[in-house]
Amino acid sequence: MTVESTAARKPRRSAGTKSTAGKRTTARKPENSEPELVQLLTPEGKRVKNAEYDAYVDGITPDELRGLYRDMVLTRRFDAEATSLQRQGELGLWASLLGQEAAQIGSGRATREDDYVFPTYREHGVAWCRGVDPTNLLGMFRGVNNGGWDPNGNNFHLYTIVIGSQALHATGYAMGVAKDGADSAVIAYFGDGASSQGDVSEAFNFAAVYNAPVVFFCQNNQWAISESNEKQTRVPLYQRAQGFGFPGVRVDGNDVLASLAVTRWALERARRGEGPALIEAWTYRMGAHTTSDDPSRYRGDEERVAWEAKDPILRLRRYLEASNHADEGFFAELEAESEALGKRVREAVRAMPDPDHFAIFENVYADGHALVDEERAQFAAYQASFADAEGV
Ligand SMILES: Cc1ncc(C[n+]2csc(CCOP(=O)(O)OP(=O)(O)O)c2C)c(N)n1
Ligand SMILES: [Mg+2]
Repeated sequence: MTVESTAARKPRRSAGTKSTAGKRTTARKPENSEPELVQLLTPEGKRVKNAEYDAYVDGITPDELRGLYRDMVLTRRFDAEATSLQRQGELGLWASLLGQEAAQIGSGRATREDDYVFPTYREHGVAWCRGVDPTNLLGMFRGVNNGGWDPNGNNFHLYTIVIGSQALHATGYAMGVAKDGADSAVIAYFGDGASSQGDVSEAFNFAAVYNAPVVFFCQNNQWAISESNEKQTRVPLYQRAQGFGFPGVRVDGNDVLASLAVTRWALERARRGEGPALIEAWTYRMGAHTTSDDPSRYRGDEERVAWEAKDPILRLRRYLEASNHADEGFFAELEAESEALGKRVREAVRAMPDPDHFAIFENVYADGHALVDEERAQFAAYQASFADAEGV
Protein backbone atom coordinates (compact mmCIF):
# COMPACT_ATOMS: atom_id res chain seq x y z
CA MET A 1 0.00 0.00 0.00
CA THR A 2 1.34 3.42 -0.90
CA VAL A 3 1.75 6.30 1.50
CA GLU A 4 -0.88 8.23 -0.46
CA SER A 5 -3.50 5.55 -0.15
CA THR A 6 -2.88 5.17 3.58
CA ALA A 7 -3.34 8.91 4.00
CA ALA A 8 -6.51 8.82 1.98
CA ARG A 9 -7.98 6.21 4.29
CA LYS A 10 -7.51 8.35 7.38
CA PRO A 11 -7.95 11.85 6.07
CA ARG A 12 -9.31 13.67 9.09
CA ARG A 13 -6.90 12.38 11.68
CA SER A 14 -3.77 13.19 9.70
CA ALA A 15 -5.08 16.60 8.62
CA GLY A 16 -6.05 17.38 12.20
CA THR A 17 -2.79 16.49 13.90
CA LYS A 18 -0.70 18.38 11.38
CA SER A 19 -2.50 21.67 11.13
CA THR A 20 -4.12 22.16 14.52
CA ALA A 21 -1.11 21.68 16.77
CA GLY A 22 -1.42 24.19 19.59
CA LYS A 23 -4.74 25.69 18.48
CA ARG A 24 -8.26 24.35 18.49
CA THR A 25 -10.48 24.91 15.49
CA THR A 26 -13.92 23.54 14.81
CA ALA A 27 -12.71 22.40 11.37
CA ARG A 28 -10.39 19.84 12.89
CA LYS A 29 -12.49 18.22 15.54
CA PRO A 30 -11.31 14.69 16.11
CA GLU A 31 -13.30 11.85 14.63
CA ASN A 32 -16.13 10.48 16.75
CA SER A 33 -16.58 13.73 18.70
CA GLU A 34 -20.03 15.34 18.73
CA PRO A 35 -20.37 17.89 15.92
CA GLU A 36 -21.15 21.47 16.83
CA LEU A 37 -24.65 22.29 15.76
CA VAL A 38 -27.53 24.64 16.37
CA GLN A 39 -30.03 22.92 18.63
CA LEU A 40 -33.15 24.39 20.24
CA LEU A 41 -34.78 21.13 21.37
CA THR A 42 -32.70 18.38 22.94
CA PRO A 43 -33.50 14.73 22.21
CA GLU A 44 -35.21 14.68 25.65
CA GLY A 45 -37.52 17.44 24.47
CA LYS A 46 -35.99 20.28 26.51
CA ARG A 47 -35.97 23.75 25.00
CA VAL A 48 -32.44 25.18 25.11
CA LYS A 49 -31.59 28.82 24.54
CA ASN A 50 -29.66 30.02 21.55
CA ALA A 51 -28.68 33.68 21.40
CA GLU A 52 -28.50 33.79 17.62
CA TYR A 53 -31.52 31.78 16.51
CA ASP A 54 -34.14 32.04 19.28
CA ALA A 55 -35.47 35.21 17.69
CA TYR A 56 -36.62 33.27 14.64
CA VAL A 57 -39.02 31.06 16.63
CA ASP A 58 -39.74 33.17 19.70
CA GLY A 59 -43.28 33.98 18.66
CA ILE A 60 -44.24 30.42 17.81
CA THR A 61 -47.64 29.46 19.22
CA PRO A 62 -48.73 26.11 20.71
CA ASP A 63 -50.99 25.75 17.68
CA GLU A 64 -48.04 26.14 15.33
CA LEU A 65 -46.00 23.66 17.37
CA ARG A 66 -48.80 21.12 17.12
CA GLY A 67 -48.90 21.88 13.40
CA LEU A 68 -45.21 20.98 13.03
CA TYR A 69 -45.83 17.77 14.95
CA ARG A 70 -48.80 16.91 12.76
CA ASP A 71 -46.76 17.58 9.60
CA MET A 72 -44.03 15.21 10.75
CA VAL A 73 -46.42 12.45 11.82
CA LEU A 74 -48.43 12.55 8.61
CA THR A 75 -45.30 12.68 6.47
CA ARG A 76 -43.90 9.63 8.28
CA ARG A 77 -47.21 7.82 7.84
CA PHE A 78 -47.31 8.62 4.14
CA ASP A 79 -43.72 7.46 3.76
CA ALA A 80 -44.41 4.16 5.53
CA GLU A 81 -47.41 3.58 3.29
CA ALA A 82 -45.30 4.18 0.18
CA THR A 83 -42.68 1.68 1.42
CA SER A 84 -45.44 -0.90 1.96
CA LEU A 85 -46.89 -0.21 -1.46
CA GLN A 86 -43.51 -0.90 -3.02
CA ARG A 87 -43.30 -4.18 -1.11
CA GLN A 88 -46.74 -5.09 -2.44
CA GLY A 89 -45.59 -4.48 -6.00
CA GLU A 90 -47.63 -1.31 -6.45
CA LEU A 91 -44.56 0.92 -6.79
CA GLY A 92 -41.36 0.12 -8.63
CA LEU A 93 -39.18 1.91 -6.08
CA TRP A 94 -39.42 4.18 -3.06
CA ALA A 95 -36.87 6.48 -1.41
CA SER A 96 -37.86 6.77 2.24
CA LEU A 97 -37.37 9.94 4.28
CA LEU A 98 -37.62 8.11 7.61
CA GLY A 99 -35.60 10.01 10.22
CA GLN A 100 -35.37 13.21 8.19
CA GLU A 101 -38.83 14.59 9.00
CA ALA A 102 -37.63 17.48 11.16
CA ALA A 103 -35.06 18.75 8.67
CA GLN A 104 -37.70 18.72 5.94
CA ILE A 105 -40.70 20.05 7.85
CA GLY A 106 -38.67 22.71 9.66
CA SER A 107 -37.09 24.02 6.47
CA GLY A 108 -40.24 23.53 4.38
CA ARG A 109 -42.38 25.51 6.82
CA ALA A 110 -39.80 28.32 6.72
CA THR A 111 -40.48 28.90 3.01
CA ARG A 112 -42.92 31.53 1.82
CA GLU A 113 -45.52 30.81 -0.86
CA ASP A 114 -43.62 32.84 -3.48
CA ASP A 115 -40.29 31.12 -2.73
CA TYR A 116 -39.19 28.37 -5.10
CA VAL A 117 -38.05 24.93 -4.02
CA PHE A 118 -35.74 22.54 -5.89
CA PRO A 119 -35.90 19.06 -4.28
CA THR A 120 -34.04 15.77 -4.74
CA TYR A 121 -36.12 12.57 -4.82
CA ARG A 122 -36.50 12.29 -1.02
CA GLU A 123 -38.18 15.59 -0.12
CA HIS A 124 -41.64 14.20 0.65
CA GLY A 125 -41.91 16.32 3.79
CA VAL A 126 -41.02 19.50 1.92
CA ALA A 127 -43.56 18.59 -0.78
CA TRP A 128 -46.14 18.25 1.98
CA CYS A 129 -45.32 21.74 3.29
CA ARG A 130 -45.61 23.17 -0.22
CA GLY A 131 -49.11 21.74 -0.59
CA VAL A 132 -48.31 19.09 -3.19
CA ASP A 133 -50.79 16.26 -2.69
CA PRO A 134 -48.75 13.25 -1.50
CA THR A 135 -50.44 10.91 -3.95
CA ASN A 136 -48.94 13.00 -6.77
CA LEU A 137 -45.45 12.04 -5.59
CA LEU A 138 -46.12 8.39 -6.31
CA GLY A 139 -46.86 8.36 -10.05
CA MET A 140 -43.18 8.49 -11.00
CA PHE A 141 -42.34 5.73 -8.52
CA ARG A 142 -45.14 3.62 -10.01
CA GLY A 143 -43.80 4.34 -13.48
CA VAL A 144 -46.97 5.92 -14.83
CA ASN A 145 -45.60 9.43 -15.37
CA ASN A 146 -42.37 11.38 -15.41
CA GLY A 147 -43.24 13.83 -12.67
CA GLY A 148 -46.76 14.06 -11.38
CA TRP A 149 -47.35 17.71 -10.53
CA ASP A 150 -47.12 21.15 -12.06
CA PRO A 151 -43.92 22.68 -10.63
CA ASN A 152 -45.34 26.17 -10.95
CA GLY A 153 -48.53 25.18 -9.15
CA ASN A 154 -46.76 25.17 -5.77
CA ASN A 155 -43.31 26.54 -6.69
CA PHE A 156 -42.00 23.04 -6.05
CA HIS A 157 -39.84 21.71 -8.85
CA LEU A 158 -40.08 18.10 -10.05
CA TYR A 159 -38.04 15.49 -8.20
CA THR A 160 -34.49 15.38 -9.54
CA ILE A 161 -32.56 12.13 -9.66
CA VAL A 162 -29.38 13.43 -11.30
CA ILE A 163 -27.43 14.04 -8.11
CA GLY A 164 -26.64 17.68 -7.41
CA SER A 165 -27.92 19.10 -10.69
CA GLN A 166 -30.80 20.93 -9.02
CA ALA A 167 -28.29 23.10 -7.11
CA LEU A 168 -27.41 24.69 -10.44
CA HIS A 169 -31.05 24.94 -11.51
CA ALA A 170 -31.87 26.67 -8.24
CA THR A 171 -28.97 29.08 -8.57
CA GLY A 172 -29.95 30.02 -12.12
CA TYR A 173 -33.53 30.48 -10.99
CA ALA A 174 -32.40 32.64 -8.07
CA MET A 175 -30.29 34.80 -10.38
CA GLY A 176 -33.47 35.33 -12.41
CA VAL A 177 -35.44 36.24 -9.29
CA ALA A 178 -32.81 38.88 -8.47
CA LYS A 179 -32.91 40.26 -12.02
CA ASP A 180 -36.72 40.54 -11.74
CA GLY A 181 -36.22 42.61 -8.60
CA ALA A 182 -38.49 40.23 -6.63
CA ASP A 183 -37.89 39.62 -2.93
CA SER A 184 -38.55 35.87 -3.06
CA ALA A 185 -35.89 33.33 -2.21
CA VAL A 186 -34.99 29.93 -3.62
CA ILE A 187 -33.98 26.81 -1.73
CA ALA A 188 -32.06 23.86 -3.14
CA TYR A 189 -32.08 20.53 -1.34
CA PHE A 190 -29.32 17.96 -1.75
CA GLY A 191 -27.52 15.30 0.23
CA ASP A 192 -24.06 14.76 1.65
CA GLY A 193 -23.16 12.62 -1.36
CA ALA A 194 -24.22 15.37 -3.74
CA SER A 195 -21.68 17.67 -2.13
CA SER A 196 -19.02 15.74 -4.05
CA GLN A 197 -20.60 16.61 -7.39
CA GLY A 198 -19.02 19.37 -9.44
CA ASP A 199 -22.48 20.83 -10.05
CA VAL A 200 -22.81 21.68 -6.37
CA SER A 201 -19.47 23.48 -6.20
CA GLU A 202 -20.28 25.34 -9.41
CA ALA A 203 -23.63 26.35 -7.96
CA PHE A 204 -21.92 27.61 -4.78
CA ASN A 205 -19.55 29.74 -6.79
CA PHE A 206 -22.15 31.20 -9.16
CA ALA A 207 -24.48 31.92 -6.25
CA ALA A 208 -21.70 33.67 -4.34
CA VAL A 209 -20.36 35.71 -7.23
CA TYR A 210 -23.84 36.81 -8.35
CA ASN A 211 -25.09 37.21 -4.80
CA ALA A 212 -28.07 35.03 -5.72
CA PRO A 213 -30.95 34.69 -3.22
CA VAL A 214 -30.55 30.94 -2.81
CA VAL A 215 -30.31 28.76 0.28
CA PHE A 216 -28.42 25.50 -0.08
CA PHE A 217 -30.01 22.97 2.26
CA CYS A 218 -27.83 19.88 2.60
CA GLN A 219 -29.35 17.01 4.53
CA ASN A 220 -26.33 15.19 5.80
CA ASN A 221 -27.99 11.86 6.54
CA GLN A 222 -24.54 10.29 6.95
CA TRP A 223 -24.81 8.06 3.90
CA ALA A 224 -24.78 8.28 0.12
CA ILE A 225 -26.16 4.85 -0.63
CA SER A 226 -23.32 2.71 0.83
CA GLU A 227 -20.70 5.46 1.15
CA SER A 228 -20.38 7.13 4.53
CA ASN A 229 -19.98 10.90 4.61
CA GLU A 230 -16.38 10.42 5.74
CA LYS A 231 -15.78 9.63 2.07
CA GLN A 232 -17.31 12.89 0.87
CA THR A 233 -15.33 15.51 2.72
CA ARG A 234 -12.32 16.25 4.92
CA VAL A 235 -13.97 19.22 6.61
CA PRO A 236 -17.50 19.53 8.01
CA LEU A 237 -19.69 20.29 5.02
CA TYR A 238 -21.10 23.56 6.34
CA GLN A 239 -17.56 24.98 6.43
CA ARG A 240 -17.23 24.67 2.69
CA ALA A 241 -19.38 27.76 2.29
CA GLN A 242 -16.62 29.89 3.76
CA GLY A 243 -14.31 29.13 0.85
CA PHE A 244 -16.94 30.37 -1.56
CA GLY A 245 -17.62 33.53 0.43
CA PHE A 246 -20.94 32.94 2.16
CA PRO A 247 -22.00 31.70 5.59
CA GLY A 248 -22.54 28.07 6.48
CA VAL A 249 -24.34 26.66 9.53
CA ARG A 250 -24.74 23.16 10.87
CA VAL A 251 -28.13 22.58 12.42
CA ASP A 252 -29.51 19.61 14.32
CA GLY A 253 -31.59 18.19 11.51
CA ASN A 254 -33.60 16.08 13.96
CA ASP A 255 -34.76 19.24 15.70
CA VAL A 256 -37.69 20.75 13.86
CA LEU A 257 -37.53 24.07 15.76
CA ALA A 258 -33.85 24.58 15.03
CA SER A 259 -34.34 23.61 11.37
CA LEU A 260 -37.19 26.14 11.14
CA ALA A 261 -35.19 28.90 12.83
CA VAL A 262 -32.00 28.46 10.84
CA THR A 263 -33.83 28.22 7.52
CA ARG A 264 -35.86 31.34 8.33
CA TRP A 265 -32.60 33.15 9.04
CA ALA A 266 -31.09 32.04 5.72
CA LEU A 267 -34.20 32.78 3.63
CA GLU A 268 -34.67 36.20 5.21
CA ARG A 269 -31.13 37.30 4.52
CA ALA A 270 -31.42 36.02 0.94
CA ARG A 271 -34.61 38.09 0.52
CA ARG A 272 -32.83 41.16 1.88
CA GLY A 273 -30.24 40.79 -0.88
CA GLU A 274 -27.50 39.38 1.34
CA GLY A 275 -26.85 36.39 -0.90
CA PRO A 276 -26.62 32.64 -0.45
CA ALA A 277 -26.14 30.55 2.67
CA LEU A 278 -25.42 26.88 3.25
CA ILE A 279 -27.30 24.90 5.88
CA GLU A 280 -26.03 21.46 6.76
CA ALA A 281 -28.80 19.57 8.54
CA TRP A 282 -27.17 16.87 10.63
CA THR A 283 -29.52 13.91 10.49
CA TYR A 284 -29.71 10.21 9.72
CA ARG A 285 -31.27 8.06 7.04
CA MET A 286 -33.01 5.53 9.30
CA GLY A 287 -34.05 3.24 6.49
CA ALA A 288 -32.47 1.89 3.34
CA HIS A 289 -31.29 4.25 0.59
CA THR A 290 -34.25 3.04 -1.45
CA THR A 291 -36.33 -0.11 -1.40
CA SER A 292 -33.67 -1.63 -3.70
CA ASP A 293 -30.99 -1.28 -1.05
CA ASP A 294 -29.95 -3.48 1.89
CA PRO A 295 -28.05 -1.32 4.41
CA SER A 296 -27.11 -4.32 6.57
CA ARG A 297 -24.42 -5.01 3.96
CA TYR A 298 -22.47 -1.86 4.77
CA ARG A 299 -23.44 -0.47 8.19
CA GLY A 300 -23.97 -1.78 11.69
CA ASP A 301 -27.14 -1.69 13.73
CA GLU A 302 -25.54 0.26 16.63
CA GLU A 303 -25.54 3.38 14.52
CA ARG A 304 -29.28 3.21 13.85
CA VAL A 305 -30.00 2.46 17.50
CA ALA A 306 -27.99 5.54 18.58
CA TRP A 307 -29.94 7.74 16.17
CA GLU A 308 -33.28 6.28 17.25
CA ALA A 309 -32.71 8.01 20.59
CA LYS A 310 -32.62 11.32 18.70
CA ASP A 311 -35.92 10.72 16.90
CA PRO A 312 -37.34 14.01 15.61
CA ILE A 313 -40.99 13.20 16.30
CA LEU A 314 -40.46 11.81 19.77
CA ARG A 315 -38.53 14.86 20.95
CA LEU A 316 -41.26 17.29 19.88
CA ARG A 317 -43.88 15.06 21.47
CA ARG A 318 -41.95 15.16 24.74
CA TYR A 319 -41.77 18.93 24.55
CA LEU A 320 -45.49 19.28 23.73
CA GLU A 321 -46.42 17.02 26.63
CA ALA A 322 -44.05 18.60 29.14
CA SER A 323 -45.32 22.08 28.31
CA ASN A 324 -48.99 21.00 28.24
CA HIS A 325 -49.37 22.10 24.63
CA ALA A 326 -51.07 18.87 23.54
CA ASP A 327 -53.36 16.37 25.24
CA GLU A 328 -54.31 12.77 24.58
CA GLY A 329 -57.20 13.88 22.41
CA PHE A 330 -54.82 15.62 20.03
CA PHE A 331 -52.61 12.56 19.65
CA ALA A 332 -55.60 10.22 19.20
CA GLU A 333 -57.13 12.43 16.53
CA LEU A 334 -53.83 12.60 14.71
CA GLU A 335 -53.54 8.83 14.80
CA ALA A 336 -56.94 8.55 13.12
CA GLU A 337 -55.96 11.18 10.56
CA SER A 338 -52.75 9.23 9.79
CA GLU A 339 -54.70 6.05 9.17
CA ALA A 340 -57.09 7.89 6.87
CA LEU A 341 -54.15 9.33 4.93
CA GLY A 342 -52.63 5.85 4.54
CA LYS A 343 -55.92 4.53 3.18
CA ARG A 344 -56.34 7.44 0.77
CA VAL A 345 -52.80 7.00 -0.58
CA ARG A 346 -53.26 3.23 -1.00
CA GLU A 347 -56.48 3.62 -2.89
CA ALA A 348 -55.15 6.44 -5.07
CA VAL A 349 -52.09 4.44 -6.12
CA ARG A 350 -54.06 1.34 -7.00
CA ALA A 351 -56.45 3.43 -9.08
CA MET A 352 -53.71 5.14 -11.13
CA PRO A 353 -54.35 4.33 -14.79
CA ASP A 354 -51.58 2.88 -16.91
CA PRO A 355 -50.33 5.49 -19.35
CA ASP A 356 -50.69 5.28 -23.08
CA HIS A 357 -47.53 3.55 -24.32
CA PHE A 358 -46.72 6.42 -26.62
CA ALA A 359 -47.00 9.09 -23.93
CA ILE A 360 -43.28 8.67 -23.15
CA PHE A 361 -42.48 10.41 -26.45
CA GLU A 362 -44.61 13.45 -25.62
CA ASN A 363 -43.13 16.64 -24.18
CA VAL A 364 -39.49 15.62 -24.72
CA TYR A 365 -38.94 18.77 -26.80
CA ALA A 366 -41.30 21.71 -27.02
CA ASP A 367 -41.31 21.61 -30.85
CA GLY A 368 -40.63 17.93 -31.49
CA HIS A 369 -37.37 16.37 -32.66
CA ALA A 370 -36.37 14.07 -35.53
CA LEU A 371 -34.66 11.58 -33.20
CA VAL A 372 -37.75 11.30 -31.01
CA ASP A 373 -39.88 10.80 -34.15
CA GLU A 374 -37.56 7.99 -35.20
CA GLU A 375 -37.72 6.34 -31.78
CA ARG A 376 -41.51 6.60 -31.77
CA ALA A 377 -41.66 4.91 -35.18
CA GLN A 378 -39.31 2.14 -34.02
CA PHE A 379 -41.44 1.53 -30.96
CA ALA A 380 -44.60 1.43 -33.09
CA ALA A 381 -42.99 -1.21 -35.33
CA TYR A 382 -41.94 -3.20 -32.27
CA GLN A 383 -45.47 -3.17 -30.91
CA ALA A 384 -46.89 -4.13 -34.29
CA SER A 385 -44.63 -7.22 -34.26
CA PHE A 386 -46.69 -8.58 -31.35
CA ALA A 387 -49.87 -8.18 -33.33
CA ASP A 388 -48.40 -10.63 -35.90
CA ALA A 389 -47.46 -13.09 -33.16
CA GLU A 390 -50.92 -12.96 -31.66
CA GLY A 391 -52.40 -13.74 -35.06
CA VAL A 392 -50.42 -17.01 -35.32
C1 LIG B 1 -25.01 12.20 -11.31
C2 LIG B 1 -25.44 10.96 -10.57
N1 LIG B 1 -24.51 10.08 -10.16
C3 LIG B 1 -24.86 8.97 -9.50
C4 LIG B 1 -26.19 8.70 -9.26
C5 LIG B 1 -26.60 7.45 -8.49
N2 LIG B 1 -27.05 7.83 -7.15
C6 LIG B 1 -28.35 7.89 -6.84
S1 LIG B 1 -28.60 8.35 -5.24
C7 LIG B 1 -26.96 8.48 -4.95
C8 LIG B 1 -26.44 8.87 -3.58
C9 LIG B 1 -26.85 10.25 -3.17
O1 LIG B 1 -26.49 10.46 -1.83
P1 LIG B 1 -26.84 11.79 -1.08
O2 LIG B 1 -26.52 12.95 -1.95
O3 LIG B 1 -26.18 11.73 0.23
O4 LIG B 1 -28.42 11.76 -0.94
P2 LIG B 1 -29.33 10.73 -0.12
O5 LIG B 1 -29.74 9.64 -1.09
O6 LIG B 1 -28.54 10.22 1.03
O7 LIG B 1 -30.54 11.50 0.31
C10 LIG B 1 -26.22 8.13 -6.09
C11 LIG B 1 -24.76 8.12 -6.15
C12 LIG B 1 -27.14 9.64 -9.73
N3 LIG B 1 -28.45 9.47 -9.53
N4 LIG B 1 -26.75 10.76 -10.37
MG1 LIG C 1 -26.95 11.18 2.05
